[in-house]
Amino acid sequence: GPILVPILGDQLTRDLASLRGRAKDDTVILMMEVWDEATYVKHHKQKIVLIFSAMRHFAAELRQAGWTVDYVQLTDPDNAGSFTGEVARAIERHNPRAVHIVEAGEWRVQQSIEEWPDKFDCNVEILPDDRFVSSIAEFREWAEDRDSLRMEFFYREMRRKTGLLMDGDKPAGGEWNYDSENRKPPKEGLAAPQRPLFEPDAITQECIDLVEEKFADHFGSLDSFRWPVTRDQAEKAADAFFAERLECFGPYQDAMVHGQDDLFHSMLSTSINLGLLDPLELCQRAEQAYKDGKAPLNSVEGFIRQIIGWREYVRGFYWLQMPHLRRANALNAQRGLPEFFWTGETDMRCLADCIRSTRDNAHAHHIQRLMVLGNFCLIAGISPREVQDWYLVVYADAYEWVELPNVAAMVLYADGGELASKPYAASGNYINKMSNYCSDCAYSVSKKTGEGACPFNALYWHFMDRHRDTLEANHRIGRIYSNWDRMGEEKQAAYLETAEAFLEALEAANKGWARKP
Ligand code: FAD
Ligand code: DLZ
Ligand code: SF4
Repeated sequence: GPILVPILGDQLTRDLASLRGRAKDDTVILMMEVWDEATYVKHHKQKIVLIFSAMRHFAAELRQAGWTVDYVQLTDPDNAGSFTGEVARAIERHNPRAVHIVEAGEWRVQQSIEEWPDKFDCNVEILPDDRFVSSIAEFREWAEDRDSLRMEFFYREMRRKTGLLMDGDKPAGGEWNYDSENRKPPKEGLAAPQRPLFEPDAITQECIDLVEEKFADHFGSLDSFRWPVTRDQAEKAADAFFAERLECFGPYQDAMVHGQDDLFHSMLSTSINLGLLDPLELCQRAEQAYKDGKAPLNSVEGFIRQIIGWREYVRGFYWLQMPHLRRANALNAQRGLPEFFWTGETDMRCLADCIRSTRDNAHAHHIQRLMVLGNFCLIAGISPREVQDWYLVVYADAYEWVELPNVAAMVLYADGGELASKPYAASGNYINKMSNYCSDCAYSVSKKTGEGACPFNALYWHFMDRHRDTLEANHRIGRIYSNWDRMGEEKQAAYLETAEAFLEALEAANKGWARKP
């Protein structure tokens, strides 16, 4: 028989390791829409539409290019509901001499793939996913040599390895990292050019109808589904980013403006993670823009760092830390996720705007995920498992390998500081500085305690106070406690009481409400 090549939903790459060099007449490609994957968490409706539509478009492209594709739809009457079940059925249909599959992005899926050699009668070959700059083995080797893992040092290795923004063995411009130039607050009226929007075609419309029927109770709106679902569309999105937004990407990377959901971000994560765009190629295009004088170094370096730095780093970290990362809870946070994370109904204007964007677009940009939504969960002490599930559900670009390190380690400090050197806790002051949220908020950001005070202010000190034992020894934090001690007992008590009152109200509002997904 032929070689059977299963391609998973986030492996939509023409040059995938399992296809490279294969003869078309000796290969059957298998693609599977399965119930298990669609429901292991109750994904945002747009996320399911995106993945199914991109899979269907990819299958059509492969067929056009002369490949044989066996495509199993979710509603096929015999659908077994799982990858393993569907591969078993495909083996019966095609009687292959071997199965070739690229390793899965997620631990959960990889576990089941690793059982295939014992389960199936034919040879099973599991190939490394080489769509990353660093292999999992390479990251492990890098990590083994040091006591503390820091993204910055890994990133420098990746710069050397790829040669991106290098002048010989020196970083272009003399510095490795230009983050200090990338913290501009939004000026009045800051607005970015509209990114290209892709109206649903017939295939996407079928997926929308399917999701409205089968996943009606999942979170999110489908009205504004405009994601790229093909490589062509993803490239148009990338072209527009490089032409119109890369220049300002750096300076406004951390800025937030009410109602402006994209600003100067690339909005390319969904396409990169699906495999429609090659991350290294994007970095090379950014570097070219710098060489051509079309974008400043701080913007280009910032963009490249997000991809060959953070994206690669969290993936290596994930495989190093699984499976225990999913259960990590170093700060012992136990509170339930507030219901307003699903409804958006809160008077905190920053949170309401980020949740609205999340519901409408299955997207929020980085600083919203980190410093508004994430920061709130951190300082309010929300249980990591609940926060992790929320992030995995709501973002169209969310796969556990990239979501979990960001949420558990970067945001919640649940790993006890393996990834981040300190918790990213902040008071309302930070949000006020970097956004225009506070001016029209029901709360007052300048009010520290009592009625009407911005909840972030009191929660921040409540967090610092309750974790003093753990955090004080950290030299990047220790200083903060001298400020706290200097405040005096009365002021401290006012902060703690304000925070307690807020947390009690939050828990009362959550009572009687069954957890959604
Ligand atoms: P840009 O701002 O244009 O950045 C360019 C690219 O860099 C992104 O497309 C992405 O591929 C990469 N990147 C940037 N930051 C990170 C990061 N911290 N980790 C990994 N890659 C990064 N990204 C995901 O792809 N999936 C997730 O599930 C996800 N969950 C997150 C959860 C939290 C709590 C936080 C703080 C960040 C998370 N991120 C996640 C990272 C980042 O927020 C998104 O990649 C980014 O917002 C996507 O929008 P963009 O393409 O416009 O990014
Ligand atoms: C997220 C997802 C969903 C919703 N559905 C499918 C599916 O039906 N078929 C599929 O191949 N992949 C799906 N995915 C993406 C998988 O979960 C993804 O391939 C894993 O994260 C890989 O480890
Ligand atoms: Fe958010 Fe506080 Fe600003 Fe309101 S005042 S928008 S709650 S940071």
